[in-house]
Amino acid sequence: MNINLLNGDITKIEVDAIVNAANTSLLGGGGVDGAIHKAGGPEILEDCRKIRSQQGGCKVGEAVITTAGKLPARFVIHTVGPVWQDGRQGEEELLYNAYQNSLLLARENNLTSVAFPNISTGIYRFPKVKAAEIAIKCVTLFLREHPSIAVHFVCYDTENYEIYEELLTGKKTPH
Ligand code: AR6
Repeated sequence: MNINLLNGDITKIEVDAIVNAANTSLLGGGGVDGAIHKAGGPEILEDCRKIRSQQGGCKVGEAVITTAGKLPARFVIHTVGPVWQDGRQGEEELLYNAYQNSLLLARENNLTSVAFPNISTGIYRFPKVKAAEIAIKCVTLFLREHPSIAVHFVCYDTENYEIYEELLTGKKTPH
């Protein structure tokens, strides 16, 4: 299976598309969203504004695609993960949808390499182990159907990296 684990900054990764953990406004923010807009320059925000004027932003669990501006990647797929509340507000399904809709958009655009950050596990406070299990499950099932796509999980913090390492190499099957 074409899954790779990396530790580092997603803005530096040369792939067809990097995924942004955006918010519903698509107008930027902190965390990885801030880093992507800062490194990629204003063209990304221009595209986001166009999408906003057409469809009014991006709903939680959905995804949109823009230029990557000055980044080494070709495109940015912006998805919106859920804010973790108490786990009873559909958070798990919404996070799954965010990964799946990003992959579907990559596929629709004939992209073959996609890098994901750990969506929702920063400012949105989604529990990291649960988020990693959902991400790995979604990607594993998707790649079974679409083996030509390579997925990179790019972990910025050591805690996430270690969680992914254990889940991916510890051969724990996603449930
Ligand atoms: N490369 C890769 N991962 C990163 C980077 C980077 N340069 N910077 C941070 N991370 P967060 P969320 C990791 O907070 O929880 C924004 O304001 C970080 O360590 O960026 O989905 C948006 O506009 C964490 O593991 O996103 C939204 O309002 C992961 O990225 C809100 O934050 C996600 O953390 C979204 O919150």
